[in-house]
Amino acid sequence: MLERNLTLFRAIIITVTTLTLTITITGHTKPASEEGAAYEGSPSGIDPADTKNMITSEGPAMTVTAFNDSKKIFFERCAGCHGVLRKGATGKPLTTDITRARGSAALKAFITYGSPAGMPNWGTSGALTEKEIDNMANYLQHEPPVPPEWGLKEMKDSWKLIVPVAKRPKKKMNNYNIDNIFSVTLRDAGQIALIDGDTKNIINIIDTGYAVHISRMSSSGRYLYVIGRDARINMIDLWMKTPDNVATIKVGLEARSVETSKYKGYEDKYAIAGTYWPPQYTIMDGYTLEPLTISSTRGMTVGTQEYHPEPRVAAILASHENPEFMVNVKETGKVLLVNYKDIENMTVTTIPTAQYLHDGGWDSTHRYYMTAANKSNKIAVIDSKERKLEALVDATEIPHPGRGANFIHPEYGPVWATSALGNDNITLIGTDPKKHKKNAWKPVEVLHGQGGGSLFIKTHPKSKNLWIDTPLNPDTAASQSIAVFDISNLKKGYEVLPIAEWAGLGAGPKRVVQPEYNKAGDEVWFSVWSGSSEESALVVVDDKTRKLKKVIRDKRLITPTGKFNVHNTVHDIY
Ligand code: DHE
Repeated sequence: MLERNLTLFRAIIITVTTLTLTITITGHTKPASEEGAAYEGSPSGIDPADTKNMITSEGPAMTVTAFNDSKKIFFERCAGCHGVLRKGATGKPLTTDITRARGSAALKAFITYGSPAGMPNWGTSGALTEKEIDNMANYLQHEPPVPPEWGLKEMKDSWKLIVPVAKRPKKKMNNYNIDNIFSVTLRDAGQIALIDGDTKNIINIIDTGYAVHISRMSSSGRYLYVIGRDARINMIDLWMKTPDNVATIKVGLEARSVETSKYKGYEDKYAIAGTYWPPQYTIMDGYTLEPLTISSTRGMTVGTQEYHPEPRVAAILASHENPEFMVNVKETGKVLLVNYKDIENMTVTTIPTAQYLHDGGWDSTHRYYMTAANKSNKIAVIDSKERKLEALVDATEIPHPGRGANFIHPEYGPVWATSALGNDNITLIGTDPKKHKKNAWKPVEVLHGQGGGSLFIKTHPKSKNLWIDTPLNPDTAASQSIAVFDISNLKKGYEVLPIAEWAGLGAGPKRVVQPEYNKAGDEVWFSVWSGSSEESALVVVDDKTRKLKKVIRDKRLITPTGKFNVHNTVHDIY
């Protein structure tokens, strides 16, 4: 079983990290194209040209050209797993004490053939040439090039207040039902599409950062914040006649998360963004994005308590119990509760959990933060009221919940669910320590879905359906469809809906990704994610009948991935 899971996970990693190779999985030859989804190994937002070269006399001789070529490949293909400073994350550490001890021959073999732990076979797949592998083996024996820091000066230089607060509308200037607008990530276009959830018409396409990642809403539902992989934040005012940017800032070189203050009395007041590089988080004025305070996450790891120079900030959620942000620090395995009551004298509660913290969401009461420590196969449960670790719950393999899904299990009471990258498990964890004490913080049931390669799971308080995507599954039958369980009869197993087929598109990977509900909870939206030169679409399904309701096709919808409904995002409904 373990071997099967490893094989599957390796297949996923290879599929998503390699641009033009052909791989063989359990006897079927599958082409992994340039348009294949990129996951951990997708190109870093950092421009390698901005980094300082560290060619040292202790490493093997190499020319500056060869060094620069390898550096470019490293940032495009290796940094996502091994870390910018090569201290290791999903991939093994590659610091010079290790690489020099291994030597050129061993490194070359490793890069050429890959490893059972998930390292792609860059050589035998044809993704890298022998020369490139030779150079990479040498490059790794020199000190890692360090990207520049990004402090208050750089942030202020990049900050643009496009429409000052005084010049913004005093009331809503459009007739949109703002609560039901969807912000749709157009990943490779570096844009978002604002779509009217009632009419399904595109309201506006707005330029944002490079390979834009997620959107979050201000507590009032007026402002939308979008973050790109390049750490650019765009702030959009939904009250404008045609909603558009009112402020933008670059908070670092590489990022994934943005959030806003939601605690009573602080609604809309602050925004926060976490960065992968530099490893830090920044609190900004919620109305203007003016940077106010920057904090580093460099420090000691959980468990072995070793110094890590590059602990990336993953998910951030706004607490409803205290004026705090829950900040996931990936490599150190710590959740920081950053209190914004007095940001001049800021207090931070540090909760060690497990490595490597990635994504997560609230339980249905919004008191417990459920977050995936994916390398440890655990879900950490943080009590945001008492500010403590409540439990570490087992969830194999490589849990990846997005924000997860909350529902009432017919037998076990309230549960929160996660799917996984490495196997078909859908782990249901009891979340009610009051009325269902014996089930709380236990994996009460494990359902089995279509397979591994799942990223997101979703339901809605008004729905009886539990939707699980599998966009990174190497089998197109799974990656192009969705599995749906009936919550009132989970034993019945899942139904498969052919979402990509319903979209009626031409060629392309057409990965079906991230279910998202409308405000009423009676429709669920899916992205059919193809390559940037191919047509993609959004598919809207009637939640009650599970029948196709609408296909949204438009040539401007390039590589749609995440979708964020205003009402559900403001109120953390999932
Ligand atoms: Fe994501 C959420 C990081 C790859 C689509 N992604 C997140 C979050 C993090 C993260 C930390 C949580 C943010 C939060 O809640 O504050 N994602 C990363 C990566 O580091 C990774 C693995 C590789 C990379 O280089 O980016 C990665 N992510 C992807 C993809 O390949 C996806 C499928 C397509 C894309 O746009 O790049 C993707 N990530 C998403 C989406 C969410 C997300 C849609 C929000 C889901 C939600 O419902 O909240």
